[in-house]
Amino acid sequence: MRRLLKALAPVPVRVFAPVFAALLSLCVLAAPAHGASGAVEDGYDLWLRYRPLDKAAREQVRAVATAIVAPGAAAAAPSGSAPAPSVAAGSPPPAGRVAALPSAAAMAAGAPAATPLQAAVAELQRGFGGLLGKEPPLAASVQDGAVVLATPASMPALSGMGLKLETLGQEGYLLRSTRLQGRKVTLVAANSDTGLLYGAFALLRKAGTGMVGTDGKGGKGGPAALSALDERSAPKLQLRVLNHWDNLDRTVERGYAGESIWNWWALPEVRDRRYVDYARANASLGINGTVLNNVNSKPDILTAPWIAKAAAVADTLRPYGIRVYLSARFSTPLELGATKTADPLDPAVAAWWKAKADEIYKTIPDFGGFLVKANSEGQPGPQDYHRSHADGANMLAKALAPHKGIVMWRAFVYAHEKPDDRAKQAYDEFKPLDGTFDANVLVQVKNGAIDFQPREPAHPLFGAMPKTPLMMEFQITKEYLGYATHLAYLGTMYQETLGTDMRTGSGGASATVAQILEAGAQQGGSRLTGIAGVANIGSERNWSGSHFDQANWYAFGRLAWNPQADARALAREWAAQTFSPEPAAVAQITDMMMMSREAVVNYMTPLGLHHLMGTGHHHGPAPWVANLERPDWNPVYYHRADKGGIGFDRTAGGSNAVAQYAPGLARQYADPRTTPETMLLWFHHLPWDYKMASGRKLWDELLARYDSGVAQADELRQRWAKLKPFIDARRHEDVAVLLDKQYAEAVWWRDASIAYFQSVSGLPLPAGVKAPGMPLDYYKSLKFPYAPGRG
Ligand code: GCW
Repeated sequence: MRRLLKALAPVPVRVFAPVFAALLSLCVLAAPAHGASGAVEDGYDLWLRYRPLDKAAREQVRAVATAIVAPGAAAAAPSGSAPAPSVAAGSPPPAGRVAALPSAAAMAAGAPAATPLQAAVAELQRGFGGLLGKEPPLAASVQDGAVVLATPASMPALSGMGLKLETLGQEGYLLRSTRLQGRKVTLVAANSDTGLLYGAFALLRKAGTGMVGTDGKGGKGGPAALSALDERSAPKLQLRVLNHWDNLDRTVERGYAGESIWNWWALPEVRDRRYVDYARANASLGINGTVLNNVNSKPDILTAPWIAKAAAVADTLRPYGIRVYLSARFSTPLELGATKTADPLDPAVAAWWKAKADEIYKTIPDFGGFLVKANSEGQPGPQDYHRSHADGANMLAKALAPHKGIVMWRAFVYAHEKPDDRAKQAYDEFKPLDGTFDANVLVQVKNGAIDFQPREPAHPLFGAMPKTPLMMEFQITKEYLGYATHLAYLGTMYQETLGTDMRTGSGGASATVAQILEAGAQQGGSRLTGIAGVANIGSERNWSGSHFDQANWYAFGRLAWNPQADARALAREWAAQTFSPEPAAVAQITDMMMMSREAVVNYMTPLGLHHLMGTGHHHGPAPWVANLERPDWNPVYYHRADKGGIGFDRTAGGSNAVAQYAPGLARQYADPRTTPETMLLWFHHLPWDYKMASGRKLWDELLARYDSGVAQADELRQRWAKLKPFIDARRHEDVAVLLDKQYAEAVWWRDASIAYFQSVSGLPLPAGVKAPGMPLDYYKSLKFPYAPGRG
């Protein structure tokens, strides 16, 4: 104890407290008194609402949050080596709505923290202040019920407590109810201040939801368990990154939530205060990187004025543990007129990239690195010079390596010249390159081999490149799942892919996609692991275009931390924080979320069908489209329906894409009897009278699936209607309106699809199946030239 006292004694809490308190008072206003009970909510607060707890929970939480003790909070230096930024008055969120919203106003007024520890303390004060109605004070010394934030550096006594902090790595944390100096405290311990920040968010999550237990796996205990905490958590993947497909003119490719959050035009002088809330939200999940611009990149992003803009964003995000990355266009030096070629083996090209990397690191000392889309959908790349993807990636990697930067090289490729099954191309191109990438390259692979469809089997590359670290790329924005209009909780979809055992039936140990990602690959002395999510964040007040789409950002972030977390548990956590901790409400909202993606699959692309969406914008049904330049842009290429049957034959008799899977899985997918029905028509072309497990013929089953999708969409809105007493009026109404629209669009999808497939199969609709509302030509005539998100 003496050692502990000594460790605490030199901390100049009294000196910094007034200054720091003043800073915090900017962030934390009077406790908001609303929720279902009164004031308007517009979704800006995300899952960080910290609304007052009910009386019983409040008593219990108050007992473990009497004060905050954080040795070193004032003294800590910013985590990057750049100077602590001063943040200019940015463009605040629309004023009219903010005024009515204490917590949103508090956020709008929030100055950024200068260090992760300050961010952690500020968040604890804001969070407990909201939950309890009274902000816990910062205290100089340990007292009963205090939350103590400490690292071995800030409190050397920790080292003697047998906490095994070394198992937590640089970002993990420990939450433990324990005694310090004879006082009962909640200890948040970590090896770094960023770890403390993550721990602070975890503690607030538990306090707000009462869900205390195995992190991300569902919790038991209720708030009482907060006084018997003993949890440790460390991220299973190193790089947990958002990919913004944000253009420099502030449009967002596949964005359905307004403009880009990055107000490029006003940067670097004007740093929108919203960037701080963006950082808080991401840090609350453990997201530690963000790629600011679209993979369909422009050379300009790597010019000095744009690097300065990126640096301003980096300065704001740094104290929240988030690094900035940029998407680089492969032909940048050529297009800027600095070189005569972009050939990666040309020394002048390599020298240009090296100088460019040096320039970036002068401005952004902790710059993360480059994300690259090359030789894909018309983007330039090394193959333009008859070089390989590895040649291109390694040239960039060498430029970044001296600064510890990395390259995330995308495997989403399908080339013009290749007439073969598009689903096979990434594997065919990348598998032979296994083991040839530099140590600081990760290959970023989409979850499935086609393109972010409502359902795809896991990409065959997972497990097929043991000598190359593969990074998962999920899409959070719902390009193919009804934009921000439809409720489709993607946690279940992510979990389905992450849980796929790529070695099913192949003998030996299992290897789920999550395990493969977590293991990474040993490469030249380093072992990198990572995951990326294409962001659904924009300038709209509710960030994601709809309240429920926030859940997909949330689930992605939490799964990035722990890819083996459970989607249902995450849905519960999110619902409790975002809407209401009331158990009945949480249960109902969770059930809605859990059924929602399957509803979308059923009314859009049942039984393994895929890519049937409208041309370009991907909104609505268009299974009839057959006239596009490339065969593999046409829906008819994917469903192959004719009088005889429907589906894409990817067995040995067809494209043989099944052979790209390990033998056990390949065998399973090669036989329609062992292929999960959910993926049947992905792998098989089958006659309309093929007998399904239900005993129904394929044609009848297809119709039944469309009908069940519509019924589920209807059920979603009915369930939501019942939640009215639990949800604040405005958000309840916002969601209700969207669910009605979703239902109408589900009917449209069902009717148009049935009208089309009937025109091909020539089969009658069985008794009881409703005829489509309109003739096929009507559905074909619908055009959407102004659909959002085309970048
Ligand atoms: O999903 C498709 C999208 C494109 C996107 C591309 C990609 C950024 O339709 O908009 O381009 O994939 O992932 O590169």
